Amino acid sequence: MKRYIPLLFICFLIGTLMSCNEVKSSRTENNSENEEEIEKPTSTADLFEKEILSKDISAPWGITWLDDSKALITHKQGSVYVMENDEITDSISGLPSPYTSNQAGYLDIKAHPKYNENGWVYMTFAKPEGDGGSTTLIRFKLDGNKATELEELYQTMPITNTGIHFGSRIIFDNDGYLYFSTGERGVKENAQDLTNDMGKIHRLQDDGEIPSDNPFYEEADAKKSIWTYGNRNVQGMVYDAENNKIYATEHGPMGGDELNLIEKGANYGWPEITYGIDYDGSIISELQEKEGMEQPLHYWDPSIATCGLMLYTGDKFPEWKNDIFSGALAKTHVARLTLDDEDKVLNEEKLLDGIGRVRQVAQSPDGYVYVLTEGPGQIIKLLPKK
Ligand SMILES: [Ca+2]
Repeated sequence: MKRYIPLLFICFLIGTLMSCNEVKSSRTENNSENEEEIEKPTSTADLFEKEILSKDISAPWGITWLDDSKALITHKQGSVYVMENDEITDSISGLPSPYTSNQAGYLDIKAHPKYNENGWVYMTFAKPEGDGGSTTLIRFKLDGNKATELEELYQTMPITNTGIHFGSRIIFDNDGYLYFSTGERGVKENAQDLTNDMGKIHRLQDDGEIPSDNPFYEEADAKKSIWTYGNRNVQGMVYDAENNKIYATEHGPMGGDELNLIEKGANYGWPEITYGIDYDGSIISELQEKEGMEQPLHYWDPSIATCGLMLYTGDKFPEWKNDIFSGALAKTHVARLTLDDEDKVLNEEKLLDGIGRVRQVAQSPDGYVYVLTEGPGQIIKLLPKK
C-alpha cells in the first residue's frame, strides 16, 4: 500500500509531460494472504465498444435482472419494462401510478437475492399523496408480466409537494437486509433530523420489518429504520459483497457531489458540512469537516450530478475489476474510479463523454455493463472490443 502515493506522485509529475497509463491496485486481492498488486490502466476507453439496445424509453431509471437473459427496467414516468435477450418486449401491468412532478416518478428496482426461490421484486417510487408525494418502497411478484401480491413496505414521511430529491436506490447485503435511500426533498434541515425519513439511508428486513439492531432503534422519536443520516440526495448505491461494504453517491449542491462509504449510524454531514455552495452562489456552510461527521471518500467540484453506481466484479472486463463506476447526469459521462483496499481513490477516468444524462450503470449477471441515459433516452450495452 505504501507504494501507491509515491507511484501516483511520480505519475503526476510524469503526467505533465506524457500520459501515465497505469496505477496499481491490490483491491482485487485484499482477502488474499499473498497480496499481489495488479496493473490498473488509467485509460480504458479503447477496451470496449457500445451497442445501443433501445432508444424508446425516454427516462430509464433502474435495472435489475431476474435471470441471465431477463431484466426489468423502470421508466420514470411510471412504467416497468421487460427486457429479454437485450430487447424490450413488454411492460409490467398492475403497478401503482407515481407522483411525477419534476424529479418524482418510478425510481429504482431490485430483484430479491433469492428471487429464484421467492419471486419478490422491490421498487421505490414517488407515491402520490394529497398534492405531493413521498419515496415509497413496495414489493411484488410476477404472474407472467402482471404484478401480483403487491405490498407497500415503507412510505417515507413527511409527505411534501416539492418535486425534488426523492433518492432512491435499493441494495441487499449478504445477510439479506435491504437498504434504500431517500433525499431531503429540498429541505436541508431534514437530513440532520432523525425524526423524519428524508435525507437518510434506511435498513429493513426483506419483509419490511425494522431490524432491532438498527442504530437508532432504541432512540425515542427517531425513525427506527434509519441506518445513516446527513445524506442530501443519494441516487447511487452499491454493495461490495466480497468485502461487506456499502458505497453510495449523493448529489451536492453547486459542487460537492460525494462518494461515501456507508457505515452504521454515521452522519454524512449535510448541510452542516459540504464542499459545495448554493445554486445562487451563497455559502451553505463555512465548514467542510466537523467532528462526528464523515468525510467523503471522494468529491466532485464542479458537480457531475452523480447518479447510479456500479462496482464491477465480472470477468468480461478484467481491467475494470473492482473499479467503481458512477453515472453523471449533468456532465453526461460515466466516471470510473480505481480505489485501493483502503478506499483511497487512485485514479478517475471519464468514459462515454457526451453520451447523455447517465441515470444508472449496472452489471448484468454475465458480466456485461449496461448504461441507462435520458436526454436522449437510451439503453446501452458495453462489450469488450473484438
Ligand atoms: Ca457529506
